[in-house]
Amino acid sequence: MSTLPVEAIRVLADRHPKPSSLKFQYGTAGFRTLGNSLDSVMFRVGILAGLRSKKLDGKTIGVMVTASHNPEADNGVKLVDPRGEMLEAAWEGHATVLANAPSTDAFLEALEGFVKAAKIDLSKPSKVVYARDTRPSGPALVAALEDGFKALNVDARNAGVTTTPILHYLVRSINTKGTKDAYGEDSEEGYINKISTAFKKLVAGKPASPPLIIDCANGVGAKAAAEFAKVLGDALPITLVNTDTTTPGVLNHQCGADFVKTQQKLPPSLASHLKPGQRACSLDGDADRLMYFYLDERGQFHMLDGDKIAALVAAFIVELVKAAGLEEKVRVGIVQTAYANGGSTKYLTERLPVKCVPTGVKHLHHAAEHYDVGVYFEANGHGTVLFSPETQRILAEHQPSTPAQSTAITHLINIVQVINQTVGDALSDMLLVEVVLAHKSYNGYEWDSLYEDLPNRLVKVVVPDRTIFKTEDAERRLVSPPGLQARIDDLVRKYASGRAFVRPSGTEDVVRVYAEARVRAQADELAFRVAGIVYDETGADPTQRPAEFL
Ligand code: 16G
Ligand code: MG
Repeated sequence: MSTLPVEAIRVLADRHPKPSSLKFQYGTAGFRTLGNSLDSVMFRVGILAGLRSKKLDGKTIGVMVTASHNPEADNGVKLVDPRGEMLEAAWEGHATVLANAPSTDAFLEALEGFVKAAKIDLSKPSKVVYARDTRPSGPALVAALEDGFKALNVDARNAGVTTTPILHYLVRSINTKGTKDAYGEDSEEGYINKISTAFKKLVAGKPASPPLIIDCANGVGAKAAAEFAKVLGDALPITLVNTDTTTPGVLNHQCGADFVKTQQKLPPSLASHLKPGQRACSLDGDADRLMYFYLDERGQFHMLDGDKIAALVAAFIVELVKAAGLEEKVRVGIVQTAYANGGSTKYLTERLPVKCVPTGVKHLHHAAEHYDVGVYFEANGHGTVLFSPETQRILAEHQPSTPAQSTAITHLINIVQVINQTVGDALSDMLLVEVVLAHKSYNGYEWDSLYEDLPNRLVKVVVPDRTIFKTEDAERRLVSPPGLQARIDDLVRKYASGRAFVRPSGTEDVVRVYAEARVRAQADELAFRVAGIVYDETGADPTQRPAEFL
């Protein structure tokens, strides 16, 4: 094919018309909105994925249909680039343009213009691997996506119903198959085997830990978690909760990682399972976020979020690197966002290089690539650890001079295998955490004691136009609307250990306010006062002003 198969595209495109009233945007997490309005987007993404593959010389591109932690009625779609990372930023704009072409004719015209401008050689092959989560809107959306593949004659592999991180793993495994960078066997089974084999080696000889409770958010993670439970057996006793992927309405409802993080409380469904001192964790709806928590002796809930995971994991890796005699050659660094708790930033900066970047996995991932070992986590539980190619070579080739060094290197090599380096992966991260807890003989309480979280509060403000909010300094300061940051600064100064920032959401039509302070009541008050300022500034309807905004 050296020109676009215009007729084939036209016939199929007519079956997936764009709803005239809707405007779509490829945002931080791809296209995401109500599942029943995404039909045309899916069809067009199918074609775009094929073009992306052609542009990259026939490398396999991933397509994931999911809306993650969002309500069950939502759905979404995102593209995965050949090494398993997020779609290159420039193509987000192309995706948005194509998705918004008002008619079949306009879509064809935009497509032809794009192929020309991006210099896509249509004679190249195109390969895609795709998957979906358990949402009820998934099958119909996948059918629309498949029409897109058909229109461009894409060689498409259906990975079925699986987690977002497994799809990322598959993309990387397919593209590296048979090369020196081979990532793993390109199947779900290959993924489970790779990770669980390394996990078992890492915990061999350690005393068996009490069962870990996993809240699967009634989502797609339940399936992979059950596979892990089976394969791991006594190496990690697991109790699965919230595994119902068929009852309508239960996905992410009163459970899951986002519920735990935003509500800062125990999912009610876990109350009868969790005993004081026992640790548990929650996945989100597509299993790329992880939250740990435990109840103390008094039954009080304690959350161990992405920041606590980063601190635990980074400290352990640094220890192993030292024990291996590699501290001069392998530098460990951390990447966080403005949402990182001030307590964690203080703890980590006293020990390691820490970089703060804007929200969104692509920013964290790219920044982490600059370290030999880059540990990145968002407070919301999304994150992973990246080992640079050079670091992996050093680990493979280093000649240890003592048995202790040799053990440390073997542990590091196995840790690389446990971690899904393509993207944050709740299940792989969970096993990494379990390795560290087993090695350190930590329970939840001991882990939690690494540092103390500052009380914090997140508030949403609905404004007429969130695009007037512009930030700098990794979203920690506002440059627009003018004058607003100075008012926030004046306020923050009045609070002990106070910090607050305002940023427009990348996934919802709202502005988010984050505040923290030494005591709970002050963190709440600061958040509501900043929210009040934001609300007043934007000319939003005063009669709609939420009562708690001070
Ligand atoms: C998306 C991002 C997540 C980010 C969140 C922020 C990816 C894969 N996911 O879920 O990293 O924390 O958006 O949402 O990049 P917000 O912009 O609405 O606050
Ligand atoms: Mg998710």
